[in-house]
Amino acid sequence: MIWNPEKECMNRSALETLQFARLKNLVEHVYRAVPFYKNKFDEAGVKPSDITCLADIKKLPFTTKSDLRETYPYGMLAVPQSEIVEVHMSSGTTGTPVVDAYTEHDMDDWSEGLARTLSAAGATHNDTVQNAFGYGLFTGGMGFHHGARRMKATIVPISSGNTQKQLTLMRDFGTTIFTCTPSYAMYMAEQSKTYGIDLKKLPVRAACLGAEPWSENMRKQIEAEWGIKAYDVYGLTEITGPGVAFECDAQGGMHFNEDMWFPEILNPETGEPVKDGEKGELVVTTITKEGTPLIRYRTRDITYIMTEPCSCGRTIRRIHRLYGRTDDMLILRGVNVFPSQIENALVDLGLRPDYLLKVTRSEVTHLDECELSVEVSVDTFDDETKGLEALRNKIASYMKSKLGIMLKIKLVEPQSLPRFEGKAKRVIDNRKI
Ligand code: DLL
Repeated sequence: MIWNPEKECMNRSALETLQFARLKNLVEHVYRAVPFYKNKFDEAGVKPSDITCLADIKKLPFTTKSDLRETYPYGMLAVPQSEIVEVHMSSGTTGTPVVDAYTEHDMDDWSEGLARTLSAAGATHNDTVQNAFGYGLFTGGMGFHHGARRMKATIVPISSGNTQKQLTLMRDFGTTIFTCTPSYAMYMAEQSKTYGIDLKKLPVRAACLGAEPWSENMRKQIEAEWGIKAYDVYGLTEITGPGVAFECDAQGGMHFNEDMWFPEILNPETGEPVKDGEKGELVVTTITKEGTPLIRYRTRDITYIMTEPCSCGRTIRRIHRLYGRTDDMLILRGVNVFPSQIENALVDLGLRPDYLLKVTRSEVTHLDECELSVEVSVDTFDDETKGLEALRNKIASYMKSKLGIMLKIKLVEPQSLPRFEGKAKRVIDNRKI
């Protein structure tokens, strides 16, 4: 179902007119209200009056994560603090956190983004949404909560963790839709066997999953194990949280809520725009945000804009499933590798997508050494791979064909690698570079 056809199916030129009006308004406002932006604009030699069409956005300076860290906690506020009704913070484990502060109007937009998201996954007010994203400063839990409230669905605000209870409540409350990270959906499926719960007998029919990179193969695996449809959802704390872009029934990329958040795709090295359909870094301007508006925020997420019309009828354009982040991309022996490629390759081989990659650099040869731990069970051995050595070779050569580098493969017992209730962390990079 389309939650807001008026906005989601807008005619392109009407949408661009709206985007421009909103951008213009925003630029004038932040120049007056936020000293940080006034300084940045002045340094770049650009005035709000220089913005005369949408394409002029490229005259504006970028905002980066370090700008947000340096202005912690309230340096980016564009309204008096009395107007702020909720705050959230990034889940990052390193450095000063970044803050997102919302006015009542911002909460409305956020709820709208998530009502669109849930609706695109088939939810209506008749559904029961079990929200297994962490509640608190992280935007996942509260964001989906507000979205489900907006559509008047029944919310089970369980937060992440407590897996046995998650599964029991799905049965008891008749949960039809759940939300969490893809890693946690996998983990719940694995644990259901221990608790003797048959996922296929649960009333669940869909899940909205996101907050970390995951592959098409992992989607297939989750869908098969749960007997549901799994929808990708994207967002980040700085740009409000989840619901910035969401998948529809066609499951072919995520519709970007362009009427509220304006996307650009740029070459991450030069900062220059790439053509539609070309991969690059997603840069977002929050054209309706009041609390902590961002001008040309460098997300570091890699994707591309899909311009072909979608069969669902929405006209807001889609972004391709995220490839990863410029800062998560590993350069192993000179080759660029995204962790999601490893996950994809493992599932291709019929293995679990839980892995651990340890990277070190030899003090003797100065070359990167990469050890990939993979879980294998007895049924992983097929006719060709009778022995452990044969299986190791098979995995190593498949990885080589997919990633272009040779990894040392370590086979480990089933369920011996870490599992995650929130975002997964599967790479340990011990190189001192
Ligand atoms: O993860 C917001 C969120 C919550 C999104 C729930 C979706 C669902 P942060 O903790 O600030 O916010 O992390 C944002 O996570 O820049 C991406 O690198 C990554 N990310 C988020 N969604 C996806 C996705 C939330 N669907 C960072 N696919 C972003 C790939 C994702 N990566």
